[in-house]
Amino acid sequence: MNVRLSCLLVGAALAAMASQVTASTPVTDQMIENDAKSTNDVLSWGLGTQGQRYSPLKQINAQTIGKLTPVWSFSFGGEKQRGQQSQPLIHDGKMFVTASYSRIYALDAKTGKKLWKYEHRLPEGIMPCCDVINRGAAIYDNLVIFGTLDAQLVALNADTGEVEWKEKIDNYADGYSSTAAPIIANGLVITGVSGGEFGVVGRVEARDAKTGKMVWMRPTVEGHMGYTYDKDGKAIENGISGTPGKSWPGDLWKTGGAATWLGGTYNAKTGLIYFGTGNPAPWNSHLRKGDNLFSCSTVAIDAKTGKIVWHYQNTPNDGWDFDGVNEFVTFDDAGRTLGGKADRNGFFYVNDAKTGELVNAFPFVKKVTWATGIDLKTGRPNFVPENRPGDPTAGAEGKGKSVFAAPSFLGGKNQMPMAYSPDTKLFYVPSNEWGMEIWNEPITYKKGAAYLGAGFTIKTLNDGAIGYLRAIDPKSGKIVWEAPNNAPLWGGVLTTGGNLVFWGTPEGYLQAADAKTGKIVWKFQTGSGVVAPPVTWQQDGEQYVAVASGWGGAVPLWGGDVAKKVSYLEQGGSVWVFKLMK
Ligand SMILES: [Ca+2]
Ligand SMILES: [Ca+2]
Repeated sequence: MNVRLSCLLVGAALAAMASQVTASTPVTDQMIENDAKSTNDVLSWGLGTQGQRYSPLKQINAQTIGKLTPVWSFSFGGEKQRGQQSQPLIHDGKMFVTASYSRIYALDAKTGKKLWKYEHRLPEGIMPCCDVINRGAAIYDNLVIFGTLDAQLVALNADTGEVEWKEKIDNYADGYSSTAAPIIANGLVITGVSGGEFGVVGRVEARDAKTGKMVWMRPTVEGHMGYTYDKDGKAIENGISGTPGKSWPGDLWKTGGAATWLGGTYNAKTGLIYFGTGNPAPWNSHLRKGDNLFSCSTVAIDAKTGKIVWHYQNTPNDGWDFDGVNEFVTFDDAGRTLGGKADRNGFFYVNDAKTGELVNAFPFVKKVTWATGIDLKTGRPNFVPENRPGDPTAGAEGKGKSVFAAPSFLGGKNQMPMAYSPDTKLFYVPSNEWGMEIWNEPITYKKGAAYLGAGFTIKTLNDGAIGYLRAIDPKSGKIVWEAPNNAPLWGGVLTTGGNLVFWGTPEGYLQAADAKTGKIVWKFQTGSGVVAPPVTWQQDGEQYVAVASGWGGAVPLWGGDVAKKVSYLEQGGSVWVFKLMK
């Protein structure tokens, strides 16, 4: 450890002891770069911008976990509860946790005492597709920054909760919203946009984290111009994304979707920001012959220039709403930096993080109907043409041929982030086994209206479990172990140096398994469904675990037969904190 870093850590410890009276230590780029290793804080969504969700802490392990006990719980309050998908941040003994309806709380991480709350004033007519959720904040300097359901970015003073700056991302009335946790890369706050079901144009934006002023913007639909911004905020052309007219017919690229709604990851070694992109709009694929770049892809953007360095498309010409937004988690493999992604389309991909070259691809769910596999030479899927929903202009009564497809559009995996352990070299993937009836209908674009051109019903595949937490070897493609769960899994995963994997269930449990065997060694009932990722940190010599609880998200809203099956689950809104009982 260098001198400067150890000074910073000593400074952080002193500030933590006196957190009631002194200002928080300003968060620096160096602290964020070191986040995955520093155990006294959680500064990024993903426990480090790589998104591995691995903590080296091992005080809590298979031998001690029997003594893991709740320390405090905090209610988000209010009459409105709904889905709680937030990952808490921890800094200087404080927890920053967002909640449904664009709320954020600062709490004493040891006691749960409320320090401040910010409740964003939401206008009538916001259009979040999949519940009024938020996935968490970013922290930089003395600012806590989060996105709101009316598509704004708000930076609050970490000590007081006062608004330091506020920037509009776009018009909520046109279908834009913001639900992902921003990430920090070299002093920039990086965000995407939600709204792929309304024909928005996906993009990634970088702002100066201290001021909120735009630095660059990169569209994720081929044909749109990217920009950088001078100090007066004037836009300067920075090259068109892709090649105009190449992968889209006619004017459809103008409302092409590819929303970047799950946020991104960043690897300081490659200097690249990785964003997954959503479905091309509309869902009816017969209207837009071609690959429809850069939809359903992983896009790697140079943090410095705002230019696309590489892309890899998981589902060319998507016809099933297989948003490719899933997080690209980088890891080291014998000196080479690779990235893993468990796609909604049911395949797990391993790409070279520098070049995008496809290294491996294999299914991580049992039933995949739309492709027989991924050709490792060409990188393209081997499509099953008869599993593509039919052209509505060819069908009777204006409706295209309906097909039964798996996974369902809710995905082999959806928004719930996976974890990677450098100890076991396994990914821990919250996956679901389900299918859908899906068909196409005629559609024309209307600003601010749903732009699907499809109908659907989510279906169960059998009477058994839907959710499976799977330990996956990215090299062999083998599922090393799996833990089934009746309801679909919708919360993220945490893995630790204590050889443990933590994850939540819609049935309300936070649970832990042996990372090597999958044997469940601990569980606790939180009182509502867990659809959020847990975190862990150490404070005053003790290891803590925290998770938000509150059932909701896309499943109860869009889940068809599965929503009926789990309609007994109750909503909630709280955060729980655990440590070992002495
Ligand atoms: Ca840390
Ligand atoms: Ca979508």
